[in-house]
Amino acid sequence: LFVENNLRRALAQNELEVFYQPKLCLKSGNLLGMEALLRWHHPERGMISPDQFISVAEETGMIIPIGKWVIREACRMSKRLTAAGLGDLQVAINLSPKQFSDHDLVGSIAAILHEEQLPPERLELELTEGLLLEATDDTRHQLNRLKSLGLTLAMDDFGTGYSSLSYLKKFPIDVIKIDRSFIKDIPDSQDDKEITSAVIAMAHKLKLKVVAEGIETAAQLGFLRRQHCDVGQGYLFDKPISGKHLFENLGRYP
Ligand code: G
Ligand code: G
Ligand code: MN
Ligand code: NA
Repeated sequence: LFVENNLRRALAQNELEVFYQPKLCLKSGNLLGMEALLRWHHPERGMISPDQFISVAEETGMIIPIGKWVIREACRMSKRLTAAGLGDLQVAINLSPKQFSDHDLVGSIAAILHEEQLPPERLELELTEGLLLEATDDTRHQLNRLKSLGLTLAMDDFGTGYSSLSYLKKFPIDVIKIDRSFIKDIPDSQDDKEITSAVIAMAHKLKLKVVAEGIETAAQLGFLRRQHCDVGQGYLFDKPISGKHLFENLGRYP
């Protein structure tokens, strides 16, 4: 209850902030877009990471209003970047399974896109394996509607969960994000190199785009480029940073 009230206050009093982490085309090095990652500036405890409050937000239902706020913020940032001459960058947001229990989820996403005048193609949704594994007909219906609207659907943290591959056929997924646990020991781990190159080849056969997360070294980048991984994200390029900081760093990307 203590944290729930705090989260309510955090949203009302602007203690939440969306950070952004760039995503780059591994072939050209171009900036393609960014992932929105929530931060909480607690007045006494300082910066709190989402790992410490997303689960409470899910249990209390606060994830629903907070999630809508994140989507709106991310859409605004994407538009500001276009206005600054950066082209049609795509912004990705994380959705937890709990947000799909909101029967108004699809309607509210459509409404935000309309109000913010952002084309649906500019918004990507990062989904968890848990969502797809426990999906009801209702969830499947919501995902199909989001896909029909023109949004991109990405499978986040690929390979860490139950790794049932059947959901790649059952749901309209466009993108796989290879979890950073497979990237971190490249190039030393032969196993991780084999797994990563096999996942990339499989994804491409299924006409899915592949994002590698957690790229920290030039050796990892080199390996992923040789495997024709499409998109990269990680500390090598940038950490998740504030919107202001993102604007300052834009000169670093072609
Ligand atoms: O930002 P960080 O790198 O610490 O993120 C930690 C975790 O919190 C990640 O699993 C990420 O997907 C999740 N997360 C970050 N922002 C959001 C958000 O806005 N909504 C949801 N549902 N999860 C988020
Ligand atoms: O679960 P999800 O993929 O949404 O979470 C992204 C998380 O990964 C965030 O907590 C983000 O801060 C973290 N992250 C992003 N890039 C890197 C990286 O290069 N190395 C490490 N260790 N973490 C990263
Ligand atoms: Mn993510
Ligand atoms: Na991830």
